[in-house]
Amino acid sequence: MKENRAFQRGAVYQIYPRSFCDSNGDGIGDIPGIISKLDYLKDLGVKILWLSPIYKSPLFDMGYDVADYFDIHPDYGTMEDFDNLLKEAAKRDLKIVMDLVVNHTSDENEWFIQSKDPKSPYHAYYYWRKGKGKNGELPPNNWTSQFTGPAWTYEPSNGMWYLHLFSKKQPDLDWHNPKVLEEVEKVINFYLDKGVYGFRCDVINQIYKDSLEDGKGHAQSGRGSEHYLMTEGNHRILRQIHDDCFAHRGDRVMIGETFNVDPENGRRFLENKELDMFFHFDLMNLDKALFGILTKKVKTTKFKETAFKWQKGVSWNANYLENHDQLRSIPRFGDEEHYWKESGKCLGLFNVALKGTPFIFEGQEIGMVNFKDIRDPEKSRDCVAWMVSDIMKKYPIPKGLKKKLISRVDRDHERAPMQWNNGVSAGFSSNSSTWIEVNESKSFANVEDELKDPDSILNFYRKLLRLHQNCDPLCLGEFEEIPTKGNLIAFKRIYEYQEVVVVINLGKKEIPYPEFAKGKECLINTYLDPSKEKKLRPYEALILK
Ligand code: TEU
Ligand code: CA
Repeated sequence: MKENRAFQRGAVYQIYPRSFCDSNGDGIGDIPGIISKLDYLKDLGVKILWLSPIYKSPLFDMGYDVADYFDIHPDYGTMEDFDNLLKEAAKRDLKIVMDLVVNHTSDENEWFIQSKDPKSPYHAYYYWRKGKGKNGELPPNNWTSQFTGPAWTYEPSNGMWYLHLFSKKQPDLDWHNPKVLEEVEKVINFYLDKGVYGFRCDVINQIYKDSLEDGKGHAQSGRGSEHYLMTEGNHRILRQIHDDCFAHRGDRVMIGETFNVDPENGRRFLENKELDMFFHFDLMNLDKALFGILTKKVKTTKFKETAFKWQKGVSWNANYLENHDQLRSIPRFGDEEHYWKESGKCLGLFNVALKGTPFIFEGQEIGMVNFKDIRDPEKSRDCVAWMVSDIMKKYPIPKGLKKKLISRVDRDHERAPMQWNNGVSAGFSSNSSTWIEVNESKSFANVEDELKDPDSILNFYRKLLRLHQNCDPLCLGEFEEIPTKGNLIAFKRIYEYQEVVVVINLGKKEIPYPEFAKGKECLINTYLDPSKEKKLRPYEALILK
């Protein structure tokens, strides 16, 4: 892949602004806090910072419910702070990517408030419909929200129902209305003109609904999706946005978050220049059972097969193992108890060595893990935990088990404050009380201590990211599988006449050192002491030339 785009050489670091760094002691992360850590991020070696939403919002879904796209939530600062962030980031050659949430808005967005009036021009911005049944007392169709329960809510003030694929505080925009595209393009241009590098587009392959016919799927979650996933209209809109907002600008990026996509249909996003890359959920779904409330062990062969399907299937991937919706990766795919450090580095190497742009979620680079204790849904800050807890009230499940199950879907785990040191509130805030409590793992997983330890996960990431951006085969090369068995993962990255070989033992048992890896120069190893080429140690991973 030639071209010359910043995302081809640079890793993306996802900042969850509420949990990254608190500058004023209110226990909530903010923009000046982010600015104070820009040098840390530059030294880490990432090039692009993606900020989860910082717009004005009632924060029901922590900002994925936007009340005003042109304003910053006061918890995070002001528009001036944001402009300052852009300036300070640019000084350090760091680019900023915003989160674009336009499948839905908040129900507290002025557009939605106005839209309740059938005579308002905003009425047609949303899906307002009469109910079924004699008196319109039933929802217009049988769709269910992806956050549990019906996808429609009745509004007494106008006697109509509105559609929401997520919570009832997140009404869906009606993309059949050309005014919606116009409004969203204004938002996009507003931030691009400010100098933002691009957008991560929230649930972007379901914005255009083909019809409002009843759906066939399971009632539990997302019934009706056959009418809105990957529609022609969706492709058309993304292409239009490209032509209107991006075609005349230089290097920019559009990253899609896409549900239920496969390489065959997803490829079209790239070929048609609708998106530059997109997130699939296939690796994230591997250990989930029963809508994510149960977990199962993932076999390395399955893990490898899934990742490789995408490596071969599309020209450019958005590679990630963590984000603000997913439990931390070490406990899921590594071994937190016995090989925390080794498996943290091993997963890092895997993610960065794949073809595509590597994404690192804040805290991943220091090996942050989930809370040990079972979380109380009453104390959770996450609407998913509340909604699942509500649903469970209907089932006769023992209380303790119920709590345990809800705790697994509670996104507070991965949203806990960033651990800068082992002091008060992990150095995240001067306040001992923070919006989500600090994780006890700050004692061993924190920036200050890891910077001092040459063998730490953090110092490994620093080496890894430097290697990545300076090594053409690693950032630009084609992918080629090397067939292996069991816990061994291996592949090549080939660029013109150069190639590197990636060798990974994703398990705790030693593996005989593979023949194809012998006699090569080692560019990086997850262990400090060099390999004797006899065996691969637990979770040992290397890049060879
Ligand atoms: O996520 C979509 C998505 O996949 C999640 O809703 C997922 O199903 C959920 O986290 C349960 O694990 C995006 C955002 O990343 C997420 O934070 C928002 O809540 C959601 O959209 C709605 O905007
Ligand atoms: Ca603050």
